Amino acid sequence: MNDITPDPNRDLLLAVDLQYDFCPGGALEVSEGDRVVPVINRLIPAFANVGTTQDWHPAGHGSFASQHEGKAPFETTEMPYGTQILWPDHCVQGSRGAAFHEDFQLDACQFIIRKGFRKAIDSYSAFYENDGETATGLTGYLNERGITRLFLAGLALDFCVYYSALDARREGFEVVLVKDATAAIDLNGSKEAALWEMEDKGVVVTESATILQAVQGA
Ligand code: VGL
Ligand code: ZN
Repeated sequence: MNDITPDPNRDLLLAVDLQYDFCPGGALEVSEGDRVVPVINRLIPAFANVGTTQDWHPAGHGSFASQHEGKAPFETTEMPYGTQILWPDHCVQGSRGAAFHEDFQLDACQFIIRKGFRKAIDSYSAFYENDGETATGLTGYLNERGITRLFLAGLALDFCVYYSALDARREGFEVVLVKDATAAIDLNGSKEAALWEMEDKGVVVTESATILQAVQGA
């Protein structure tokens, strides 16, 4: 069995934030964000273990520029936990923008981790909120299921995927980034910086076709 072949006993595909607000026309649109949906759908049957995350903010969330007088989206502010990029209002709980893309095979997901639901703390990572210490519970969940390697896909490559990848490494998981199953916001070169940093931290970068070929050849 090839290294990259998903192992039903220990590998899990985590599809990050496949929500309308990160797709073209959405409040925080990622260019070609919807392109990744069919790529991820093709990968899903190769995995015995599949989960997803959902950015899930209350109205008036502290990461929204609209809550900070004189601030515009993509500027920064100082939060008690450090510097925070301010975003357009997005993924408000229950809104259409917070809903999963209708083509995404959500029914195949065994769990949904919601994040960013505390008004005063943003959360990019699927493991920890932006204060670096408030846990989502994902580490314990994966450990109890015997998962040791995560295949990461979804939106956005340079924010939620990136922070999830680094936290996963810190928590002792192996991480495979499925690059063509991601798309980036790319603020001031954040896409290339994220890719560089992930590889530096031991994230294996691959393409969906490589995984599908490995499965067929296995
Ligand atoms: C995300 C910025 C704010 C993401 C979520 O899913 O990458 N980025 N909230
Ligand atoms: Zn958000």
